[in-house]
Amino acid sequence: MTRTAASLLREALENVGVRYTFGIPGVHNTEIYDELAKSPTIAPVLVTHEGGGAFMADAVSRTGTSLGTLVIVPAAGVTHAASGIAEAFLDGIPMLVISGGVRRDTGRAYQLHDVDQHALLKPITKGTWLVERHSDVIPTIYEAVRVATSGEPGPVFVEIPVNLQLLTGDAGPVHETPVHVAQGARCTAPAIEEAAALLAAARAPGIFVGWGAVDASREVTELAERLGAPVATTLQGLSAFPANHALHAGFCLGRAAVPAAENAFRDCDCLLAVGTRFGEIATGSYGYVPPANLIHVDINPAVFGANYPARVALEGDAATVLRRLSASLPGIDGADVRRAAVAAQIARDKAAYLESWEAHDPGDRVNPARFFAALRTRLADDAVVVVDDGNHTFLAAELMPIRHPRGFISPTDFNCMGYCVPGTIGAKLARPGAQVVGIVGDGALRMTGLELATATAQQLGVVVFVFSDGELAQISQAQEIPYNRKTCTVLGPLDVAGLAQATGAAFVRIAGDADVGRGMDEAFAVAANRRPVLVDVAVDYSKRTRFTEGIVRTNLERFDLGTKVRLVSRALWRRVTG
Ligand SMILES: Cc1ncc(C[n+]2csc(CCOP(=O)(O)OP(=O)(O)O)c2C)c(N)n1
Ligand SMILES: [Mg+2]
Repeated sequence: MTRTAASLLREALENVGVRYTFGIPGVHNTEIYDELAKSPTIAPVLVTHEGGGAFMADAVSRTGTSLGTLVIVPAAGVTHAASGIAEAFLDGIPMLVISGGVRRDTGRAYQLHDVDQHALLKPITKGTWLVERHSDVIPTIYEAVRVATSGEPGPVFVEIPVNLQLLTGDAGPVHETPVHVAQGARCTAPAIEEAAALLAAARAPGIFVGWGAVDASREVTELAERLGAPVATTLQGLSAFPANHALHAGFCLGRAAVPAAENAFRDCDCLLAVGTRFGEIATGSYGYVPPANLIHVDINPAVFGANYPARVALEGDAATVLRRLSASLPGIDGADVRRAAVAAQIARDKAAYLESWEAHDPGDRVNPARFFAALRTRLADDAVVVVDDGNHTFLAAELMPIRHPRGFISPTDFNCMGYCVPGTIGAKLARPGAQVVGIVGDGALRMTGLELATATAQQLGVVVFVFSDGELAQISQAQEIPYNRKTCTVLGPLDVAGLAQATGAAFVRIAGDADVGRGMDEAFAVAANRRPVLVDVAVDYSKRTRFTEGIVRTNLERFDLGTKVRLVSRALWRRVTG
């Protein structure tokens, strides 16, 4: 049978369960868009910028509902999308990127959008494919999806030249639709036994979970309870353990962690780390060093020993490995007593930390702790909170209790500003029945805020809270002490209400603590009618997060004496000279 590559592509995308594609049509992909328009199961979404589209696709994947997919023009679309593709790559998120390609049948040089896309994308994808024959379209998509979703997930790229889309060709044999195979464990029984013995013998065991554990929440909970062990999370894995569980200690480890986590793990003599790479943010700039008895569970063996040596490395899917570990774990004497003591200390530390925030005077602005407390009471447990990158990210990580797996989405290791607004859109498309809120800095809003027009066009009732402090705070705070000046981190004015009006979003202002409840209620009421809402929050940033304080100290200490003297002298000199 002869068919166009565009129709073959549609069939493949439908068969692998793609629900949304994001992108912008151009001369190299209009055949694909015309096919997608006919699809009963796929909705092609027009975005304002492919970078936003890539963040949307990433967020769709992070909800775990379907595979986030881009359909973009070659080269210019690809470079625009690269930020979101790279975010997915470093955060281990599956994504399917499809672009058209220049004609390969005319022999012409200097065609539109003609650059080597594969070279461009090689370092930020798990694989790239150029389709050269019609009969290769379907098997290539199936293979690309298999690569994207197996092992540590990540983005993949497929280029389909426009001539194959336009012209018909031999479709080749019928291919079986791939079924998703559950990923097992590669670790051996003796390794599991060794890990179980270490945990059973530990005086103060602890569990640290990252995004890789996000679908193993039940297994982590069972182990934590049996061990009487506290559970801390990475930033990306904030939702991997419910914050309302008595053993939930909170975000991060070491001095960059919230006090409950820092204290609960202070004497930890055996750490079970699940689905984390011990990356820079997860460790507070490597300020945390795990104990020698480190049991490291991950699906990607490359992470073992990359930063810290593991006594036992267990390769495999988190839930599968943890179930085996649990089966090998003996009953532990004194676990009940330990559980009660750990939980009591966590509860005291959490209350004290919250009190320190509540006691903080925000002037006439909004106290972040008050904001997050009010937000928590208005969100169902399965709501999705999408953040951007900045000071607000760490405020959310420290002050917003997340109760549901995949209920917190953050651009973490690529750490790309501009994620939040499009991420919120992707999450809401994927989870239309859930409350989806974004929290974005006033700097990051400028990068992708126009995607609110996409939310309006799609009738998405998302609420995006802008933490307006007038600065690129996460960086300006780091400039304050060493430089005593803020170079290029103080923002010029932006009319947030004007942005809302321009994009069709409703607008609410929360100018001080007194407005918080009323402002949120108003925003959620409008969002219930399928209209996006932009909420300008006059947040007070004068109290530092534990994370910022912790990483600043860690980085200062790491300098050699000569560098320390030079930096301190410069800071003092500037303080004196102004
Ligand atoms: C694309 C990109 N550019 C620059 C940075 C560096 N950076 C990290 S946080 C930050 C400040 C963000 O400012 P804003 O969005 O206002 O959030 P705030 O820190 O004020 O909450 C900057 C500039 C980045 N992470 N990503
Ligand atoms: Mg800001």
